[in-house]
Amino acid sequence: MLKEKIAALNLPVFPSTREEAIEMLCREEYGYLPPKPISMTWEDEIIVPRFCAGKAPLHKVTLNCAMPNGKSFSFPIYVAIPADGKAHPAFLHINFRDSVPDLYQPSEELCDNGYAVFTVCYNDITKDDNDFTSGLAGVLFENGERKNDTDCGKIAMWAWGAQRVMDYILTQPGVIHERVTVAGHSRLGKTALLTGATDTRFYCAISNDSGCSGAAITREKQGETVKSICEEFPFWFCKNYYKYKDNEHNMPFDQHWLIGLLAPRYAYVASASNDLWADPASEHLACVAAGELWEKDGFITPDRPPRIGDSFHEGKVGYHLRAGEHFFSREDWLNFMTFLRKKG
Ligand code: GTR
Repeated sequence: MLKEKIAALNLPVFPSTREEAIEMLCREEYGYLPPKPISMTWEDEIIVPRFCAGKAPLHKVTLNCAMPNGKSFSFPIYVAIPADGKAHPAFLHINFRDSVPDLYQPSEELCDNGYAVFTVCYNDITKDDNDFTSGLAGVLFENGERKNDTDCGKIAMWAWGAQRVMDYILTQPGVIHERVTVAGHSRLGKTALLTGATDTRFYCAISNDSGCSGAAITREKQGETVKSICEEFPFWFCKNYYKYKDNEHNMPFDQHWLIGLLAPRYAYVASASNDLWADPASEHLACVAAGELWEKDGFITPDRPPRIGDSFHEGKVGYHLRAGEHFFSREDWLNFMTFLRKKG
């Protein structure tokens, strides 16, 4: 049943190399990621010594990036590493807010389960609006003007910021460097997938309710479409993407490529039953299509659309459909930890 559904969509075949897939997604959808900094320094300040009962003091670390164009760009991140002298797997959460803990981030529970938790607030990288004059955008674009149709949108800039957090994580002895998972919700779930897809240093990338232009197959998608997302949030993408408004069937790619770029590493897609705008069935189908890109055991699912309460944790791609609204809930995080624990 799922195979027939996928076949009927006529999805573009994944290219023979990762590089071609990344090139296509960047050129046609998100824009090219900004260049890496030439060098990076940081300042580290403990802001809540007794965070998590003192088991994981909370640090604010300011990352200072020297950019190839001679300008510099700084942004803060928040860091809680269990202080038991051991090295820990880590979550890098790209969040909507800089509060730690947060509505969307159960820091203490994550730390108590042995995870180091790194948080970056997307607005600290560049604001979630059509203004390209401030933050990282202001450093990249003269007069805030995106001249080329392939110039990056805000999602690509947020992904760039998360990759700089990874640069920092790799200097931290309290973290197992091969076990860093990037996670985000909704627009930041799209961002988390792009971050992990274009940077093989990440162990796993998690999309929570990311839907259109994130984890959901675009062809025949219900709820949000390329047209609606480009009209409401044109600044998330490069200008080339606009040509696929009402023209999804001519896209030379689809979103299973983004998930497939995580192969042979791990990917996770989470859906919520009432989130019809994101379209759980299309998110699940994307996992089915992407699963083929792993040599074996990519995505293991029963041959039917997902049902509320399903969680599929056996393959390299994890998936769950929880009851409720578009939200990044504790239940989602618990599922992610269950999945990751199974992988060792
Ligand atoms: C919606 C948008 C979605 C999703 C969401 C969010 O308004 O249409 O693509 O990303 O915002 O980020 O909360």
